[in-house]
Amino acid sequence: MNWLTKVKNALLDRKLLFFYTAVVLLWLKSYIVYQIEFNLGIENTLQKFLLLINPISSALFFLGIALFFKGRKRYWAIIVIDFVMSFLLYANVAYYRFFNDFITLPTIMHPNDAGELKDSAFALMHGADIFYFLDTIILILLVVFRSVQPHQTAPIKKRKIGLVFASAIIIFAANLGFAEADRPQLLTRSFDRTYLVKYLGQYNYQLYDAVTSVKSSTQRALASSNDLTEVKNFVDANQTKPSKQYFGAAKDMNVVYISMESLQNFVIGKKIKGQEVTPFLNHLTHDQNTFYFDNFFHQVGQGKTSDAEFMMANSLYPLPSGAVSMQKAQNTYQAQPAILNQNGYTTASFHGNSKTFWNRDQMYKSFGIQKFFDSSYYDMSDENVINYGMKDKPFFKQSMPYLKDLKEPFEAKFLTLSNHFPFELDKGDVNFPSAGTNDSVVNGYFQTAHYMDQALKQFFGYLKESGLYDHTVVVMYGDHYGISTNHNQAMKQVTGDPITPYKNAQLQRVPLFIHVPGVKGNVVHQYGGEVDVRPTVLHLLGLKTNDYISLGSDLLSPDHQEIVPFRNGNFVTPNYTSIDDKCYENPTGKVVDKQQCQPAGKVARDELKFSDKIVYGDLLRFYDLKGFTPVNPDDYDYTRDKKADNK
Ligand code: GP9
Ligand code: MN
Repeated sequence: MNWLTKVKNALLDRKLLFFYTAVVLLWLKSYIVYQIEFNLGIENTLQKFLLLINPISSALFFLGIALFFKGRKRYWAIIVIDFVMSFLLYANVAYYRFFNDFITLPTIMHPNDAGELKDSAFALMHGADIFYFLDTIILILLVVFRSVQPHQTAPIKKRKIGLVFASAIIIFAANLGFAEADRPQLLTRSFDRTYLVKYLGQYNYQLYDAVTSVKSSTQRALASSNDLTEVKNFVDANQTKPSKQYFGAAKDMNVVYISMESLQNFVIGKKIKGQEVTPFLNHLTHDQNTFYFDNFFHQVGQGKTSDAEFMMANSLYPLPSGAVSMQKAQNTYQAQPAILNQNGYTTASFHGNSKTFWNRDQMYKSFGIQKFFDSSYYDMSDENVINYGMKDKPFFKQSMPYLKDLKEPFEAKFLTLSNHFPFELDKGDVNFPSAGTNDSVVNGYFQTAHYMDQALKQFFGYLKESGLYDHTVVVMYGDHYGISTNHNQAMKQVTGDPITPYKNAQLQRVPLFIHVPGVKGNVVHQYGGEVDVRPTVLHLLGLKTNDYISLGSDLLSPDHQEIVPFRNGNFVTPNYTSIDDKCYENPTGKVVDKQQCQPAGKVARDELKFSDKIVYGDLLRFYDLKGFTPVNPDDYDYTRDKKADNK
């Protein structure tokens, strides 16, 4: 007997027939539920295929546990496991109908959410839902009426059980392999719960969620208030006094943040075939009321846009791996929206994508963001949407009525999307020449950046028309790089220089603009990063920051500290750039003695270390900040009230 026949015989054991029936029924049911209940955004044939196969591994694995039972008990164990799995699937169905999201452990452990779930989800259950338990019913009937034959209750050989588990693991590995091919870094970055369900299936998602939640709560449990004292000492010793000139220069004004998707600073002032890529932003660099920072760097990790949002709100660093918004949304924060809210501001975020992306619907609650205008507020018809969501032009246009309705003063954040990898535009939206390299990503980048620039110009127009412009601070920042090192060849053509590691570090500059009505602006050459924006803006608004735990320092202060750590531990200062422990001199890029980088290196390491302590240990829960009421996430609800909108 060759090995294939052995495997075949082992797997085709008649004693396993009932088990296979359960596996197939659960598999089919999961697939039907995916089709009927969830909106998973299937985009290509591979995703269709993965959706079809993704329930198999978990069905084999979990139902397989029953095979360890002997006699008739085995059959009942299969039924019980099948019921538990069906129940879990159905709980997600009920939850999804209301929240358009999947259950996470922290949300069901959370008493308020659990209560809300009970009330709202029960209302959304239908009698026909019994169908979702049909397989369990069939299995029970099979056992009760076709009474299990004695020979079928004999023990199953360990080897055969082993083969069942091995098949489950092999199928899962293949599933994950294909999923990673379609969406690299799916598990490390996790992106969105919808993605995990779409690629790996509901059960594997649930397992992943359980593992990450347990990991996160262990880190939290191990931390104590003593850890906070150490952090506080470090922060207090590194305070930056606000500048006398600008402190309070924008008192009581509205603040609008615009996350300029993937915009790197090399685009500013750049021409392609004689045409400016970003004429509007170029004009702002010398606008009389605008500060333009030309040595400003992104500091994001794997959470990209959401990491940048995290820094803007908290002046803390994101995490060294994974997205902080996925892993630490349940932490206690003293974020800028909450601070401003307690100073009389209304706070909102606008984003033409699903609210679950980057777990924003959870994270924003911890930040104290009151209103979240997600994709459900926009006309998401085909002509308005590309790639991740709303195109920037209709996005700003459709946002205006909501913005105008906000009670002033407000802090509103807009997350643009059009300049997102792979930088595609509908034909009708292209009005910029191709850069002519043989890399479509780089060619597209300038075109989408140009489109975004036009959208920003329009938005400024809307602000003027609405009368908001003269009392609204506008903070615009490139959230992170757009062109990765995979495109070095084309970038060499575009920039004229080979992209060395030194050059690549310099390319991590992103533009920052702060438009302050009535204040004389200029081009600021101070070195800084995203972590520095919060103290800068709070000081402009006339709010002291010395009691807050911030790791950034005011970019407009004469005491501003010019050490910019990147999330991977590299860092830049006006004189040096440190990459992988090598010290380069600016601007020559010559490697110099490591000693030169050491003093700044110590500061950079400490900042990241203390930030990680705060975030992993959830240390702000121990910080009793005078004059600040802790945020209660239960006070926020981003479920769009359909009735209210149709009034
Ligand atoms: C999606 C948007 C893009 O909601 O934030 O995310 P990114 O991939 O840039 O982090
Ligand atoms: Mn982004």
